[in-house]
Amino acid sequence: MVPVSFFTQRTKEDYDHGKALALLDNRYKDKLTSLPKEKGWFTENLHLYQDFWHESARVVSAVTVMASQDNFQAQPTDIYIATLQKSGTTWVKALSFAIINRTIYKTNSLSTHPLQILNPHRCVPFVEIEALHRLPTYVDGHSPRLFSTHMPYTSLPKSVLDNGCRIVYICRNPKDVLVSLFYYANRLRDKSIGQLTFEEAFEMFTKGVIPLGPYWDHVKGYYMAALERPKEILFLTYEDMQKDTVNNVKRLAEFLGYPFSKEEEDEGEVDKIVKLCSFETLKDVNKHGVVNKGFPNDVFFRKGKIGDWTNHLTDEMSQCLDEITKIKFDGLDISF
Ligand code: PAP
Repeated sequence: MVPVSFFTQRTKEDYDHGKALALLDNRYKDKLTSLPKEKGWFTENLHLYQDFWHESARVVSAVTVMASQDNFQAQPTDIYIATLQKSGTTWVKALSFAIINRTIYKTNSLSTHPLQILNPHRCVPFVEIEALHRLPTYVDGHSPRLFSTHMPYTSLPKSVLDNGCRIVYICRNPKDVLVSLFYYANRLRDKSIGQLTFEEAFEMFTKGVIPLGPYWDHVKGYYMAALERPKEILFLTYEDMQKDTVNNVKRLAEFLGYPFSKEEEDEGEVDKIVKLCSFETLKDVNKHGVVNKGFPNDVFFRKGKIGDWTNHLTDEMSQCLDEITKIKFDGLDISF
């Protein structure tokens, strides 16, 4: 069992990735400067790498993707939670962590469950951040190793695909992703580049210029892969998860290889996990503190609802996104 203290003990390096990032920036400087650039959402620029836009000088960025591709070694038992930002990452991380570790933490009272103390992002590390770590993280002594990633399917480290690792992908209505990303970016943007207006954000989103975008290509990459490799890739939507959380959590547990027994269901184990990972519970746990330097815990919990876009998009904006989505997702069975 991984003791809870393992999650809570912090080292300076663990908290501040600045030095490790600077080393990577230096290592990949030539590659980075040769890439096409656009205005960034969090930092000055986005860089087009392998057909997708990536931030610079951030933990999930062009250089950490490059470093992961060069160095990350997957194991066949690994499980990856893949998402485009703001699509349900934090929720699925919490759920997957709680499902996989439910026997380990079962005997403990809820207050000592890691998710009652820590942000899900501290419990499930990003592959991209592994590129910055020189110290062991909990996943090193744990099987299966549970990771998350924002990388597009086509950019995943080769060993993830070669090893047939399981991947859970969650996508969300692009209009809600846009709104969520807009607020998130304005909270975390470098002060030097000022705030984004919603109109600017909309414009960039429609052009596909968002971190890890274009949105449609990211989703389509995993959707097509899930069709080809259904045993290895589970494709979920935020909206389905919201509308029928219990059944989707059971589906997730089965896919992860940790199905709920009839006995567990009768004992309310599914409901307990749903509650532990609910927006309300997690928001409350994460009112204070930080995940890493510059990432307050509470920034991952805004409204947690379907359809907040109706409060932000004009009819014209909404129609524009509908049209792009119709064209890009033509022939795909994705509905929000
Ligand atoms: P990330 O990719 O940066 O980690 P991610 O977790 O994918 O972000 O998305 C955050 C969104 O999920 C927020 O949506 P909102 O801005 O529309 O409110 C956040 O509120 C929502 N969210 C976080 N945790 C949960 C949860 N447990 N249940 C439902 N929604 C959640």
